[in-house]
Amino acid sequence: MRISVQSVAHALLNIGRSFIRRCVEQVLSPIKQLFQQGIRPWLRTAGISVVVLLTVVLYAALPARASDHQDTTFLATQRTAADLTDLFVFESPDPSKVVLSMNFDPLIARGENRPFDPSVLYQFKIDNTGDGIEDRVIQVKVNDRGPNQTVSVFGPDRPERIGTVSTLLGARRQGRINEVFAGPGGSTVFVGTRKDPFFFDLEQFFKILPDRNYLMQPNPSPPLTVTSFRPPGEAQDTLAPFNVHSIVIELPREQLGTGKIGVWMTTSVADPRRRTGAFVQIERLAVPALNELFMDFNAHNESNIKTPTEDAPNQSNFIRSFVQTIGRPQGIADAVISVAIPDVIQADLSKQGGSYFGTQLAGNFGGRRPTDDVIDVTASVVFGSAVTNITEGAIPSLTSDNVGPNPANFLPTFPYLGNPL
Ligand SMILES: [Ca+2]
Ligand SMILES: [Ca+2]
Ligand SMILES: [Ca+2]
Repeated sequence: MRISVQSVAHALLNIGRSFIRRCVEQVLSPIKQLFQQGIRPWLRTAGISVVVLLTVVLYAALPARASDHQDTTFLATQRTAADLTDLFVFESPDPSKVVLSMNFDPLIARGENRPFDPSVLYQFKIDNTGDGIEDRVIQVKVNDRGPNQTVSVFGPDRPERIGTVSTLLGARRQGRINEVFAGPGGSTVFVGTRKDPFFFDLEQFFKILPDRNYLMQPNPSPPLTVTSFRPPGEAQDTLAPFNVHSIVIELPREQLGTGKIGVWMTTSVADPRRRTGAFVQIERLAVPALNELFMDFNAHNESNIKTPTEDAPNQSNFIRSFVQTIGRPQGIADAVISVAIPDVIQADLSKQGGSYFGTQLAGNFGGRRPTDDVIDVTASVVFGSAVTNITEGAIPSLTSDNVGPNPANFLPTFPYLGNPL
């Protein structure tokens, strides 16, 4: 089947509905509680008006859900500090070292001094054997509240427990938030606020997504008037005004293993049902745009509490379904699944010179660098002919958002991510 803008629009419409449904859920939740608590009938009309008003305000106040920013209602409203946004794995200018960067707690406004949350355990998980099970972990946890917060770094070391329940490793090194310090294993560590390194014309993406009137009148199937990204010069980086919280760790390659590795990141919180000091996973992320593009929004919660070993049957189905819906050959899905499932960032510690998906496609270090235009790479595979050389059903107007790396996002030296706004 050749085509088409309409089928692409239909698929994107469904994605957009999920997003908007989430927005509405965010607003409705407290209102529902009011009703459940017995709001008096004469207040109901006013309550509904509040719903409408809040929905409008909320939509306007939600500037970004990109890559993995605000990927579930729970993370966006109750655990923003555990909301992971982007994982980077890249080569240091020192060829003997590698850099890991975890970003979370998005949409920090210019000048906002947002504290770190000591209740969240942040983990880099490293698989050395290709089975999607972590062999080494690096754990990061903030120790206290208030000004002059300190942070502890544990590992890299073999985890005491694998999977979605974690316990803290024994050895640690401590430093201060927003200051560079020496971590364990010969590492250099920074935990603090950075310019959000992600870049994307999300504003235009939302125009490709369903008409925002859907918020006010559910499911009217509004006609889509925009089915392409904006041209160069008009496209805008929607994340340009925002900072994010970052963990950046530079360490000797051998600390992560030898040869190929798979890296993912998780956030966990203490489980009140367990009195053993165990933490339970509440988010997981590695490959950017994978969940957001292909997966139904309502499936994000479930995926966040799974392990990479469960990705093949779960995420692959979403990829195949999406590709079918936009009318493109399943060879596109095969290509995406072959490089992105399980959902880990692959790197080859024995190689120099990296490119995005380069471990799988080019035999180089691979990883993901902060400057990699992951939106364009993904879009050019899904909507174009990159990697597969499949031209059937291609939509050239969707193969790039025409936003490139923002120079403000990057530094040439540690911690490599740009200074906060
Ligand atoms: Ca997230
Ligand atoms: Ca393993
Ligand atoms: Ca781009």
